Amino acid sequence: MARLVVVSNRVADPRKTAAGGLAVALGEVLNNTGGLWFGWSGKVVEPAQGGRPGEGQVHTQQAGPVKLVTVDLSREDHDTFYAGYANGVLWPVFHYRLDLADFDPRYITGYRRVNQMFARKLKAFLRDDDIVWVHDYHLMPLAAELRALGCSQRIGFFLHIPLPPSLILAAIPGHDWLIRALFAFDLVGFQSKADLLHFARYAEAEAHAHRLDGGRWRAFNRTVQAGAFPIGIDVEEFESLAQAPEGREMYERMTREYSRRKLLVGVDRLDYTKGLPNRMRAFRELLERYPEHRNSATLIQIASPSREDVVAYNDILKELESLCGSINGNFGELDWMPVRYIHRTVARQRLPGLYRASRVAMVTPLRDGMNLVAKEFLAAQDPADPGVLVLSRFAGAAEQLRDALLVNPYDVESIANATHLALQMPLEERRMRHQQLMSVLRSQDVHWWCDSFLDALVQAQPEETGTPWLRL
Ligand code: GDG
Repeated sequence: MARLVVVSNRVADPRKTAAGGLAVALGEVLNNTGGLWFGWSGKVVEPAQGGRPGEGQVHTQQAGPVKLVTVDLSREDHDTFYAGYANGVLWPVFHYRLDLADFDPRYITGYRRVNQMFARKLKAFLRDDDIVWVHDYHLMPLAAELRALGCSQRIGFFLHIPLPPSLILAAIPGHDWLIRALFAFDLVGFQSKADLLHFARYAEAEAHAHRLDGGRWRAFNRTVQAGAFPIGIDVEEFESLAQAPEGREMYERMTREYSRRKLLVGVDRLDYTKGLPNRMRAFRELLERYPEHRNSATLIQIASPSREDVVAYNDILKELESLCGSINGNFGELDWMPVRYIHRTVARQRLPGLYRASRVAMVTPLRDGMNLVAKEFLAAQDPADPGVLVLSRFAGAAEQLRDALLVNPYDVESIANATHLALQMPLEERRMRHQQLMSVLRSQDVHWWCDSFLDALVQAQPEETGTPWLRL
C-alpha cells in the first residue's frame, strides 16, 4: 500500500500503550507504510506570545518509522475552532442536543480558518501517491480545502460521532456548506447504518444528490462513496492487558475488597452525552424497587475529566455529584457505600481488571457514535463466568451487540429492571450471551475496521479535483 497519512485533531505516539487501541491500530498501518500523522500539538499560543489566528508553528518528530507532525493553535483559533465550533456546535448537535449548541458566527469562521491552515501546512508534507485518512468532526472541510489547493490524493473521512437526521442537521447555520464539503472526500465512513441512512436522506433531500450504485452519491460535480464501518477494539491487546500484572493485580484487589458484594461498573468521559445522571437515577430506582440489592450492589463510576472549559460540562459535574451524594446519604450503611464515584482518569492498564471483577457494566449513553467501553468490558470478561452488559439502544454499538440487554437510556425504570435482570442472570445465559457477543467483537475488531475502510478507500473510483464548487 502507498504511504498512509492520518489527520486527526490530536496525535498520539503509537508506540505508547496509554495511547489506546485506535492509536495502536492506526500505528500498525502507519508503521508498515512509513506513514505520517498530522494534527494539533495541544499547545495554545496567547497573543502576548505571538499567537496569531490562522497561524501556528509546525513541529515534527519521528516515532520509529512514523513521522508525527503537529501545529500549535493561537488562543483565538482554539477558542473558536476547537471549543467553539467543534465542541460547542458540532458535538452537541450531532448528539441531538440542539438546546446546548451556541451558534456564535465567530465560531464557524474560526473553524474554516483552522481547516484552511491545516490544509496549507499539511500540503507541504504530502506526496502525490499518499492515501490520506481524515478523522472526525473537527476536520470535515479539510478535503475541500486540500482540493482548493490542488491536492488530488485519495482522501477518506471517518466520523467517530453520530450523524443526526436531516432536520436536526439543518438547524446548523451553514449546514449545507458543511455537508457539501464532505463531497470533496473520496470515501466517507460512519459508525452505524443509522448514521449512513441519515447521510443518504440529507444528501438526497437537501443536497439533491443522485444515488449511484455501490453506495455512491453524486452532487456538486463530485461523486462520494459512503459506508458504515463500525469501529472495533483490539480484542487481543485487551485480553492480554487483562492478563498482565497490573490488570491481574487490580482484578484480585477488587474481588478481595468486594467479596461479599456484586460490582457494577461505569467508565465514561464526563460528558452530557453519556447519560450519567439517568444512570444514577436508575441505580437509585434499582435499590428502591429491589431491596435485595441493598447492602450488596456497588456501582463504581469512573467519570474521567474532559473539556472542563466548556460550561455544559460543569453543569453535568454538579448534577452527578449531587445525585451520588444523595444516593450514598439515603441508602449507605456504615459498611456499605452504594456508589463509588471517581472523577479522575484511571490508568489504562488497570481498566481490564476492574471490568473483569464487575458483574454488570452500565453503558447507557443518550447518544454515542459507537461506545468502546461496552466492547472493552466484554473483552475483559472471564468466558467461564462472564458479566452482563446493559447497553443503551442509542449507542452505535447496539447495532452489533444484539445479545446485550438493550435499554432506553431515557427510561430510568427500564434501566433499573434490566440491571436487576443482569444481576440475577443465570450462569448458562451469561455464557451464551457472552459467547455470541465475543464472536461479533472478534470478527469486527479494530484491525478489520482499519483494513475495510482503507480497502474501500483504495478502491473508491478516482474523481476530478479542484472544482470551483468546492472553494469555500
Ligand atoms: C468517541 C465517540 C466512539 C474512559 N475513561 C478512562 C479511559 N477511557 C477510555 C475508554 C475508551 C475511551 O476512553 C472512550 O471511548 P468511547 O467510545 O466510550 O467514547 P468517546 O471518548 O466519546 O469516543 C464514541 C469513539 O470516539 C471511537 O470511535 O466509540 O462513540 O464519542 O477506550 O476505555 N481510559 C483510561 N482511563 C479512564 O479513566 N485509561
